[in-house]
Amino acid sequence: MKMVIRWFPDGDTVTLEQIRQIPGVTGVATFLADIPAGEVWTDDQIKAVKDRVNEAGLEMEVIESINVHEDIKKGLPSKDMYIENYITTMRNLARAGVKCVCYNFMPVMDWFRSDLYLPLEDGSFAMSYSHDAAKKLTLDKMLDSMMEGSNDFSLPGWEPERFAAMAKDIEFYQNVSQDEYFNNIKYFLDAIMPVAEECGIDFGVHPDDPPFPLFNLPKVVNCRDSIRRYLDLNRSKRNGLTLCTGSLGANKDNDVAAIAGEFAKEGRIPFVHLRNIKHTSDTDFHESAHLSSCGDLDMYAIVKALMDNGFDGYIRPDHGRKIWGEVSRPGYGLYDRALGAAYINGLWEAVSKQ
Ligand SMILES: [Mn+2]
Repeated sequence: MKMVIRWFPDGDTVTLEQIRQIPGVTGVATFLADIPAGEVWTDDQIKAVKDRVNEAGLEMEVIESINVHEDIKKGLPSKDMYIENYITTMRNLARAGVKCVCYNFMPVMDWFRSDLYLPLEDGSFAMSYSHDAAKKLTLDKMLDSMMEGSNDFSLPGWEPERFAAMAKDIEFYQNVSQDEYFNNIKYFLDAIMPVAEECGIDFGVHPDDPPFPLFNLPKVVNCRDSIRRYLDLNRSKRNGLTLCTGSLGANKDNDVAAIAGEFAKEGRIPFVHLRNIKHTSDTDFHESAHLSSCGDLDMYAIVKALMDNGFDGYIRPDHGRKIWGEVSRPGYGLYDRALGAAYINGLWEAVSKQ
């Protein structure tokens, strides 16, 4: 196991020097900002970020994420050009020593929360999700509000321009069936997996976050069966899962420890996002501190399931709460993620010495 911390190369409030001082952390999970989805990441651009990371005494073996261009997800004719660019980026990253890529195939939006700073009892703030609030965001209402030029509809954490483009894409997917969507995924996987094999990069698809259907969009990976379906689309061992415990755990029906064990045993989990969540109803939840006792997930059982089944990939603490007055990107401050890392280290040592 290698522990990494997600780091944003463009204006992260958390520095590489701070990350270096978190015990047990050997590297970062990062990406190249400012390159639009679908464009090639050049050797020079990759080297510039890698040099910064390496100079701080950290490794850049994990990329989170290389975004998949929407035309690939939609299955448009231009997809082949974008896949070709994706493959060039993969080869360039492999030459720079990258071993693992986290990505997602969710249409339009890669995550959704209804509140970024829900106050918790202890005075901290956490991201939360309310299904009722999400359901109120219908496409019609979004389009109406955009035509009127009002700002009634905004999503926390999303820029207005990104939001406007999103509404158009959501409309497109209203006529795409689940099966058609999985055909588009398979087309992509069949193109990139031979290259992943050749250059030794493990791919871990990130689960839908939250794992509930939004805006009538196709669902991708949100439970044991859809993970199985996704991994079966292409049987390469490089076609794996990023086990995001908080994303999967947001659905109470998901037994995250069982999922961890099943897919770790097959060597299909190259990367783990470890975090905890607390349900406030069957669908609603807020993120919590990493400890089992702070949320609804048994973090010990999840770590044990991974270790018992031979997990040997990368792991990172996931979103943290906003604590101690820290100002940062939502979920990506230093303090609570460092506490999460310390906790994961403890779990790991305890399970390994049993
Ligand atoms: Mn995650």
